[in-house]
Amino acid sequence: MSKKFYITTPIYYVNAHPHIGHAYTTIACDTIARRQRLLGAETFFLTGTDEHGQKIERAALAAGKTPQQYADEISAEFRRLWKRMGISNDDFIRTTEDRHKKRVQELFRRIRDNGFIYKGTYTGQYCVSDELYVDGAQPGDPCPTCGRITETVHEENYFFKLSAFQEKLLELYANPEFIRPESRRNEVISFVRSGLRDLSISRSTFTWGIPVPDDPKHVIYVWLDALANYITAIGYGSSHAAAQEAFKKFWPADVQMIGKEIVRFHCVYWPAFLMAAGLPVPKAIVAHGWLLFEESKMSKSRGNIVRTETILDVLGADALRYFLLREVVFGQDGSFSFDALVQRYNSDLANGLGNLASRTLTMINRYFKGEVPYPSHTAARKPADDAIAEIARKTIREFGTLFDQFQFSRALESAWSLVAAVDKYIVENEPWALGEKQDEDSRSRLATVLYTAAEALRIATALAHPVIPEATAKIWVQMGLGDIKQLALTDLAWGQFQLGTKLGDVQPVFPRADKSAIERMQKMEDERKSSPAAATQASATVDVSAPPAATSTPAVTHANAAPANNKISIDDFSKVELRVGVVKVAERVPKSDKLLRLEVDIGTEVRQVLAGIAEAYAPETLVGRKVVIVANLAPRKLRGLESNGMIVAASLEDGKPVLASFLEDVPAGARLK
Ligand code: ME8
Repeated sequence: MSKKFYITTPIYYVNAHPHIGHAYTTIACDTIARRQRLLGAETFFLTGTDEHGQKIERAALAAGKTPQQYADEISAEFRRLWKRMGISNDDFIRTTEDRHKKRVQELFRRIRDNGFIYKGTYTGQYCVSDELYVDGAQPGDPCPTCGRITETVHEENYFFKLSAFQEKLLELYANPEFIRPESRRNEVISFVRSGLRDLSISRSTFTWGIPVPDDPKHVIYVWLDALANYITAIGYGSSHAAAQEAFKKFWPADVQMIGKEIVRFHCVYWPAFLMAAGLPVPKAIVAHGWLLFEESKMSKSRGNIVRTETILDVLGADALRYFLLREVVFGQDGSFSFDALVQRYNSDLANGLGNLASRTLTMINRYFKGEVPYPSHTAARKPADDAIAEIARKTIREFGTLFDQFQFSRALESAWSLVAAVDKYIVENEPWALGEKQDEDSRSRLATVLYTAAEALRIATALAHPVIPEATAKIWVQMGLGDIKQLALTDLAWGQFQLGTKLGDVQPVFPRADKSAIERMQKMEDERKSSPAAATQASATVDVSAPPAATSTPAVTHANAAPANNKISIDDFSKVELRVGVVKVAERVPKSDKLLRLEVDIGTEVRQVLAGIAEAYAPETLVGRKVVIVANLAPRKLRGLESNGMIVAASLEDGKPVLASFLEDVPAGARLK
């Protein structure tokens, strides 16, 4: 019977378009899944989208859509992107699917029937952005995870007896394989040791969720709903025999990969829910670090995301996959930059593997009519040939061990040290010079050198395949080896390249990227950030530290790009996203007479905005006040602080700003049209 392997990514919220942070986890899982398939395991790789909860409901409202329409659109974006990238997921679960909803209700029933759910009242602070109950926080306190202001919730809820699982969880963590890396495990252990409070697992003040069985006034807490995807997708709670079989076969998961910010949900709540339902817990939760861009976590709310599509358009999926796994030390945060991406691409892919493939295969074409030559075992053999064979054998062992411990960057380093060794070997043995000679010894030596190079290329290509599947599949065909998916990685060993194998057409797989690639990618991202409005783009250049008149003038009046008659079309206007916001925090910016730093809740998130209104408004008068903000303005930095939007005000003749406001009550996030 073949081994099974089940791996999952988090399911991504549909309030943000996919960016390379999401791609990072998905690529890491895809790579592991591909390697497992080559190792012969029956593999199931799951990803999907998380579509319920208050955050999504508010985001949809702010976009003027129903939550379902909104979720449909963004979920489709994720699916399209994964398809374009060739992600090999076996299923894609959406939490708004019927199969999921029914099975989550089944899980709820089971936990309730087992006596771990009771009804109570929750009064406390809640972070909508993280969908997190913040124990011990006071009204106005920020969320410990994201720093946004928490909201006070007072509701009758269903509670989960999390406190009953403290000891069992600590016993679970005694297994060092369960939470990786070690640093995360230690954090979780100390969190659980400090005591667990029961957890509210339903909400009753909004409706965008799965109804609690037998009490539909409540919807199930979005994290219970979301975490359950890992079992509902493979058939938990289904009445169909085939689904039940699949669940039995694949659960518990072998690897559940997540970003470090959602460790508590996965390492504390998730195993506790499973234990309460009498189900096995996953074998390993593996948390990676964050991708940083311009020194902070890449995320929608910070406005510093890089789209995957930009990189796909210019360098292709393999370049991104290789870069992320080679450059970022798995488990730690890693910086992304276009410069580093192109540098890595050129050094390791274009000049490294790509160049080794084209020079080796071209020479076999030229000197041996495209057939893999016989290496000499006698006179024409030198110690350098055996040294390469030895490095290759060591690489096969090392790569597997490091990769299976999630040390992707070291595994790739090991594979590329083989590439570098063969490059050096080729330079030192000068096959092109041997190729000019016709004597027997030179021919025999040439055959040995090219066989050695080709065999090393075959091994490096096989090992790298899960990481750079597209290019390696092409090199495999060029080597005359057919479909790389048929490769049995467990049997990979030196000396298997069949003599006389006829090569396919040799084509370069990684064309060198020049400096313009960086510029092109940067330009594409800049255009995206400042789109869709030429108008907003113009206003983004307004210096908010300048006199208030300029600061607080609505963006549209800066539309330099307007036609000569100074009129703009309704389409132009609609490009400016004006929204109602509530000021949560207001304070002076040190050493500035004019600037205030505001935290403004715009319904879907709390934004930091710098406004040049300090001469007209005392900060304490602004807290709780509704303002109008230009929400789709490109972020910019002032006095070291990032401003994400602009507050709209009338500008009086003396330059004094007067904030735009409303006579009627309007909710945060409402759009001005
Ligand atoms: O948390 N660097 O969804 P989410 C690295 N729906 N990884 C990043 C990243 C970055 N800058 N940004 C995002 C949720 N990620 C919940 C999960 S699971 C039952 C529910 C990746 O859309 C990383 O895997 O906020 C992170 O954990 C995940 O996206 C968060 O995605």
